[in-house]
Amino acid sequence: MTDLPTLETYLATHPGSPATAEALLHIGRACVEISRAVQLGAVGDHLGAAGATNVQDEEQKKLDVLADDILGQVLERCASVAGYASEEREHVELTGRSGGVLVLFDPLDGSSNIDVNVSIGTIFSILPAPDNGTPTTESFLRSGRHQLAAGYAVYGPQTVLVITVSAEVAAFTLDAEGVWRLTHERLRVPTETREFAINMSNQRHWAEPVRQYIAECLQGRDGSRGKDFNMRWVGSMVADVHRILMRGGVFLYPWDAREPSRPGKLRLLYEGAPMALLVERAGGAASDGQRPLLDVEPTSLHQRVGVVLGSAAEVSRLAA
Ligand code: P6P
Repeated sequence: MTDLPTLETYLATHPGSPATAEALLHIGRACVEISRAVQLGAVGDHLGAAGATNVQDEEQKKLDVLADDILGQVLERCASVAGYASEEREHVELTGRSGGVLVLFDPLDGSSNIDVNVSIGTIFSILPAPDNGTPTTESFLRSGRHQLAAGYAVYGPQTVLVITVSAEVAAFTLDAEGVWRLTHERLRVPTETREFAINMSNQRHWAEPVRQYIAECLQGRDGSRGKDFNMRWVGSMVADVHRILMRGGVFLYPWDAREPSRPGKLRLLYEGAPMALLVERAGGAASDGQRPLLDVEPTSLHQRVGVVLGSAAEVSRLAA
């Protein structure tokens, strides 16, 4: 199977600015390096706490810090990258260059799964850098519709890179030589599904429409849905979204009453928006619960957002 196209040949033949392509190649290389550290785990002394907390006031794992360092170093060396933002860093980082692109990322999503060998991943979003002058933090505060590209790497039984730079969503599987091989040219999310993903332990805190929607799923064929549903919840957004891109489903991390002033748990700029672009481009839908997630206007770098995404019929049912 070594005759499969590579990420380089795919990017060379698909529309997207040269700066976007170069940034994606660098991100791809960083994800290979992160994947190697993830696979070594305890053998590489990569597990456990880093002994610090991040800007989200979350305990950092060693791999969170390592993945963030790898991406930072790689992007500093990419001529097309004018700046980047990370879930692990309070402020944006400017490379001193202008033009090109801005990269936003969650270096390692699903940290609670690192030490127990469950799939985790890297999520990234690419925005245009301002044409004139160096970027400011405001340059990063763009709604998801402005993204030039988006994607993730999922570190699971296979290491798979999923990206969208044009109308399609493509997947690349890492081969034994560390080369990204095109294995899925055009991922599509089925409109209908029988599978939902939500953390049921928060049920008593949900808004009424979410409670009603999940109750109907649980009533199965005896209720208004007329069909039985299955449930999955990995605890790593990348793994749940990947399953939805591969076979359909709906993923929900909605607002809940635990912290009423918080719109949701997930981050808009480097979790919600990139995943929403991928799912919409694959024929699915993504909402913050009320409106398309890609239309949500950011006001701060690490702001949170409610997320409902996946099979279009389910997302519109819940939004209604
Ligand atoms: P909970 C991981 O920490 C994450 O940000 C997403 O990857 C995941 O979907 C969600 O949080 C899991 O949250 O509350 O179920 O642990």
